[in-house]
Amino acid sequence: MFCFQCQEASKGTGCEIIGVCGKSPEVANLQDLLIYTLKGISQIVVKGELNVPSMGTINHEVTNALFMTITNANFDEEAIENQIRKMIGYREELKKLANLEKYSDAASFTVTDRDSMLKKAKLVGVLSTKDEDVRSLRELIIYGLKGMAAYSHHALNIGKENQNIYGFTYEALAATLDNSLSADDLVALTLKTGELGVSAMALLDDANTSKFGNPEMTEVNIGVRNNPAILISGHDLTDLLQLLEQTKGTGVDVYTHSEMLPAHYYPEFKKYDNFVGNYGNAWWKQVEEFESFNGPVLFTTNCIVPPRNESLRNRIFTTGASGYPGCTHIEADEHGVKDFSAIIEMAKTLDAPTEIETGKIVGGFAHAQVTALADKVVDAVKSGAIRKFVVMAGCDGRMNSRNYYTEFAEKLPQDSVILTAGCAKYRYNKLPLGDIGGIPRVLDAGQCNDSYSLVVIALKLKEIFGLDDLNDLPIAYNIAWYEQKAVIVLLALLYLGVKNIHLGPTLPAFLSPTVANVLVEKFGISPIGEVDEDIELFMAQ
Ligand code: SF4
Ligand code: SF3
Repeated sequence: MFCFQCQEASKGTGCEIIGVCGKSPEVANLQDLLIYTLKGISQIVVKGELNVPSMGTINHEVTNALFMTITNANFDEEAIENQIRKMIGYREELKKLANLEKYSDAASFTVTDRDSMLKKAKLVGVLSTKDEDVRSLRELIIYGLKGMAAYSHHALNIGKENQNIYGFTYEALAATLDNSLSADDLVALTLKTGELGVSAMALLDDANTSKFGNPEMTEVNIGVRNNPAILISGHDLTDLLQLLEQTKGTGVDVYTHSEMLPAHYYPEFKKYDNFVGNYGNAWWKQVEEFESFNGPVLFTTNCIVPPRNESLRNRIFTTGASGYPGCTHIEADEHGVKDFSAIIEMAKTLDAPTEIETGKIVGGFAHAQVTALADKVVDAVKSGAIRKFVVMAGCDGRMNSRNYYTEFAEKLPQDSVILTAGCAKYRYNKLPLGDIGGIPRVLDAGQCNDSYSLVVIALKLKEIFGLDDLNDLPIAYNIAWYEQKAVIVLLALLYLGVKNIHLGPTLPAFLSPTVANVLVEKFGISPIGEVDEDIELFMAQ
């Protein structure tokens, strides 16, 4: 195996024996083959000039397949193997429509069993692109597409889709097999990926807000009640809605974990009086927190930490693109309905959660809520009460070096406000950072995809202050990344022209020195440094 798609890639270069995330070499290799299959499909679609909007199910399955390969989403060999078979089946159907004279290996290889898949996979992984700069750009694009697929998948679950996103996905995946493209062509494609990333986040924002209402300032309870309960994690709000509907009146409470926390900010979910609060922290603390939670856990997406202990595994359920061998996977029926009764019945037999903390956290500062507060915010900027906004969106992770973000938040001058989204927030969202004239100093917009809200807010401020360039706003960017959704968020920001982003805790292993240089020179991207110096730098910008 060779995988370097996330921030925790072994030795900062890549996982070769087993994933630091716990991914087995078999799963890693099968995921490589799945991506290769998607590239073959994409070539057929592009060269055959197929009509993408008419390919409904195939578009959805390609999106799902990309999502399955995101870090910490799916560790189940069988699930990946089945997806490869399914995609090869679709590939053959598409060939009949495309009717091309010649097909590449990606569009024509065959496999019989898992062994032959694993053998084939070894020939088509990341390292099969020999030139390190081309490899770097190809992977950067693919990781962006994975993030985009995740967001499109959530939107699709709410019934919203954007054909341009599917069309671009095929175009970009096919391009990663095209040896005639220059590095410049691939850089252009990388920015285009960012552009479609903005579309995907806008699509999901529209889906979420039209279905669940606009997030609003909300206090979320972090303590517990004395009822049996289910913990729901991941990013899919449709799954949460179904779970709340099915637990209504059963005496079983529902709590969020990690990236599901922002669900509490939406008016629609406030209607459920068994929707109690948020339990615990970011994804990587889950093993310990699931232990004390006592009840069953439902994963709707990443991030799963391999549950090594069998009794914990028995309490974990997965759905959608997520999966783990030995955990029960709940499939939707043909109408998208999921039957969560097994989880609810299990919850009834288990103890109520053990309290690990008490109090409240505040969030819900997506674009509509901040726009509603715009007068206050603008006055605070004009009077000098707010000197700087620092966007600290992104992911959290295990590494000790991420203490940087806690320290950074603590040491930021009192006249600065943190804008956040994604699970990165857990590094500072429980600190007593206070407020500025009633505006909390940590404004949480929501999940990582709600980084889109931060962009909308920045564009709004640009308009109010009559500026020509986003970079003239008193906003600095200190982004923490871990998995591929943060890659699409980053590419989206670059596409929008945001400059001088600090990226940490380390730069991606998949950036070759030359590609990293392009990002430095073109966009002023830089790694994080020491907290005090970075703060000084940001405040002076
Ligand atoms: Fe390693 Fe990250 Fe890939 Fe897992 S996802 S195998 S930790 S690089
Ligand atoms: Fe976190 Fe996995 Fe990325 Fe959606 S839950 S931000 S890491």
